[in-house]
Amino acid sequence: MRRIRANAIAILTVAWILGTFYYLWQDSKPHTSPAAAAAAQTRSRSHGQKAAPGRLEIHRDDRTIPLIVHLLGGFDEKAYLAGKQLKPGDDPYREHAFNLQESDRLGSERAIRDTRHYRCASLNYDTDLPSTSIIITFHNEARSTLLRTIKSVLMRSPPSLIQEIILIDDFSSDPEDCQLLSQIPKVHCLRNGRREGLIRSRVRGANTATASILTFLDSHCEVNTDWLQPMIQRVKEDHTRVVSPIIDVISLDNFAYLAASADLRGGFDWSLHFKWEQIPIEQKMARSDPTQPIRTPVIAGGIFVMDKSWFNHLGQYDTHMDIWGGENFELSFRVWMCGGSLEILPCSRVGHVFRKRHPYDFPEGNALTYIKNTRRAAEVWMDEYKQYYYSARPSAQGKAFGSITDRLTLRRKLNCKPFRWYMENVYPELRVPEQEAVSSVLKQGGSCLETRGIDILGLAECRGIGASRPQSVHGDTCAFYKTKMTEMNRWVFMGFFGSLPLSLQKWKPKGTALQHMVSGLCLDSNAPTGPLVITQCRPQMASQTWEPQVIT
Ligand code: LR7
Ligand code: MN
Repeated sequence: MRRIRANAIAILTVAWILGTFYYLWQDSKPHTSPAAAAAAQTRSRSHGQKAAPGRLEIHRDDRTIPLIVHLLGGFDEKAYLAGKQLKPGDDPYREHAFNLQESDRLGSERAIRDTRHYRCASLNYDTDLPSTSIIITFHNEARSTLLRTIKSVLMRSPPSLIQEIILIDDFSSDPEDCQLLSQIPKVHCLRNGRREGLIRSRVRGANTATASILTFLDSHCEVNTDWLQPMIQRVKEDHTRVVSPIIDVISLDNFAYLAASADLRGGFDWSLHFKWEQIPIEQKMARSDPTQPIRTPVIAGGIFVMDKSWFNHLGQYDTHMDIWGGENFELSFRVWMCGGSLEILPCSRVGHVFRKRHPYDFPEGNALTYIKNTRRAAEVWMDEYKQYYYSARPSAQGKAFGSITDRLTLRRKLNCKPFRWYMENVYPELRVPEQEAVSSVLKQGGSCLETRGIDILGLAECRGIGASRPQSVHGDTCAFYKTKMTEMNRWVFMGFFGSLPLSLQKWKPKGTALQHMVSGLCLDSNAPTGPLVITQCRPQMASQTWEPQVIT
């Protein structure tokens, strides 16, 4: 009997403790019911602004958690999410290349850590910032991530800054994914009648936008505290600025929200592969204020704010680019070279689910599409530097990329600077492969060796390092990279064919001739106007006599 009574007391004690905890927890949780929200209404707001209707906030710790009243209008969130569920036993990564089970379990809104530098919280922004149209394109996005993107925007932006949210459903399998969301106030849904890819979809969205400022987002983001004001402020001050936030990482496995480094900017290599890189050390040393913008040579591409007239003036996007990829380089080169600038704003943070593979198909194939898009960017914007792109990506040669006449006309019309200017002023850290290699050019009589077209070698009038960029051939460190058999002779090609065996690239002097190590044959100009070949060595012959000419 005594034992039963002792047990009962223990159970009651535990229940009381749990009850107390539950009560306290309820009190600190963001309230979602209108009644609870109303109770919180009297509390103060950040920046001393008047509470806008439909949005209330409570303060907890140093964070501001918005409460949403009637935010979703007639939209039935539960039914929407329940409409598509992972079936038991299904691989949660299969359809979206992230853990769908975790995303679904998270719910449509959650508090995330304010990852900004603490000094950002005390910055002030104009009270009369212009509003923006948010443009989100998607193809078969998971309902939970898409809804979280939209809700985070509605929760964490001053309502007056959100003119509308334009969704472009890029021909997803289920039209309802988009349609149902347009029941949320401010959300509009456009559906493509066929798969267009993100580039044409964004242009379609931008063309229907009614605000003077465009904000692009991927369909699996979560925006963080005060993400929008810093970006709109910068664009309002100078409409030629194109700005992005620091892009935080949402784990594709457990959906944890992780702060990204604030010392990174966008860069690329010659194959036009985007990468994050450290801010150059001199710039880093000069940064006394961590809230200041970071100049960036390129943007990642998915999350940025741009003045709408400036977007239109600069030619929107190259709409002959398909599906995914390359448009961020094209836009970045264009913005810098045609009078604008790109920056990353450390006081704006947006989370993004980074994936390891594309969860969707590319009708023309992933590689061909990327080549087509990046070739277009290189051909229109990179001038003589495009040779490094072809050297780094030899498979791009000869692949179709359509007509670029319109884009070249645009470049002329906008009177844009040459790529050389971009290299010297915006991205001097990008090493030019030849600058190290070129120390001399091979001369024969009054002619010099140079590349023709992309990689064929020929002889032409000597003119130093100019548009045709003569190449070096220097003892056994020469830059001959590839030989190709023809019926009778071997043509000599040049380029940076990194994947070919180094042995093919080695040459050695043989008297005044130059001998290819592997074949034992010598470089010959026996057809003066045609491409150079390698034939049997006859060093005494004029067509095999070479002398180096040093380039200064
Ligand atoms: O056919 C398609 N139609 C689409 O609407 C293919 C994709 N999309 C949508 C898709 O649903 C998503 O919302 O386009 C958006 C981007 O596609 P993702 O998320 O599959 O690609 P990503 O995150 O790897 O893409 C980065 O690079 C792209 C190059 O074309 C775009 O510029 C993306 O916007 C860009 N994303 C970001 O910059 C977010 C930060 C990631 C980085 C680096
Ligand atoms: Mn993405």
